[in-house]
Amino acid sequence: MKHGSGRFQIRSMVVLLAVAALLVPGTASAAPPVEDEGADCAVTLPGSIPANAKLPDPFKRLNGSRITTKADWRCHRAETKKLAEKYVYGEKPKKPASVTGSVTNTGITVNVTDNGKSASFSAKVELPSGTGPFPAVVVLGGFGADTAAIKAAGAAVISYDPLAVGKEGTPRNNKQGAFYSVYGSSSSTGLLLAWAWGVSRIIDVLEQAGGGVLKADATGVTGCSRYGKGAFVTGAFDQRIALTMPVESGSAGGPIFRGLPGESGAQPLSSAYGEQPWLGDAFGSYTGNPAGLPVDTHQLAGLVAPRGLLVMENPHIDWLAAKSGSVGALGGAEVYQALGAGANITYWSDVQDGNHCAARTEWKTPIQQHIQAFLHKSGSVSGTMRISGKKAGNLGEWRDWQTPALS
Ligand code: MCU
Repeated sequence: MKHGSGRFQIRSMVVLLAVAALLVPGTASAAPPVEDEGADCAVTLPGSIPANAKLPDPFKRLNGSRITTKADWRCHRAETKKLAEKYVYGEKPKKPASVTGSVTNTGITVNVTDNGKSASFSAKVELPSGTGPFPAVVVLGGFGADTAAIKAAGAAVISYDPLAVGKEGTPRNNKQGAFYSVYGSSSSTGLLLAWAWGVSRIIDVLEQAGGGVLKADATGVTGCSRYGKGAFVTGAFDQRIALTMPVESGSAGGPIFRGLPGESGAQPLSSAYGEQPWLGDAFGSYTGNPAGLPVDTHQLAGLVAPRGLLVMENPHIDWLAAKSGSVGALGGAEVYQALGAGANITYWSDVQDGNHCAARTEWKTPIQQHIQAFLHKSGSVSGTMRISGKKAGNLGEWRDWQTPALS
């Protein structure tokens, strides 16, 4: 075989493998290299959408038809994302006109300019032992993430303070932090999506830095409690994130909105909306009427699909709504299954220690297996649904649709 044609064959093999990896979402392959794969999809939201006491069909388009192929998912996902922005979280602006910054062994700086307004923030980096470049897990907030387990699995920890990007304790009409310095203190986007935007800008900087210290295509995200809500939303809204690991996220996180009014002791929607401006301003019309929401959190998990998702919940504190959380994960798992990626979502609420955001021995192995599979891209996960009997929801009660076999 001539040298030239051999090279050609190798190159076409590489292209074929890359295409195959994109077509087979079940493989723990590289995360898509862009923040939003469906940015070019034409999406027009109707003025109003009929109320539905059950979970919206995650496969049904706005025009009423259902998707039939895996390829249909890309633009259907874009519709779902737009609904989630409009009704629940507020808008996530697209990549700013300018993002610059630096990555060192100890920290990351981020400078953003958009619409003529600028803001900066930074994050701390801790490397694992060994030789880099390393994958990294962005840890939102300073507690409740097993950073020792993350580092022992060979991933760096990027400690990110979400409050620098979206401050708590402000009224909705005077939001503060780097996001609101750029997009305005009266932006209707809630803190969770502002926090998510900050992580996306960190990934922009990782990409630009060229991967000498931290790999840009092997990023995970985690956080506990309010930062579990943030981690979940972050993973849903940036397809460069290969692994999403929300911990004990509670209301406004993984649990289905529709389940909260009926779940004994769960944080009510009005409380999750009112305690901090976590959700977008538009959600205020639905705190007493979740049936009016055209999306629910099983579809947020669907936005993460087929990428790695490890949802960890605590069934011992009623406020954390783990029963509704289990339904969100079971509903999300239907999307994963339809995309041929059923193994890529794991839910785990069967834990002993009842303390909120405790370091839990039960989660150490699944966290490390997920880092291996989705950040180191070797080894596999099995899609475990380890639901505590204390808070086991029933997806069947919440849906009137079945999962299609997508071709
Ligand atoms: C579970 O997350 C929240 C919860 O939604 C709030 O009601 C409570 O005040 O704080 C929790 C939290 O973030 O704890 C650290």
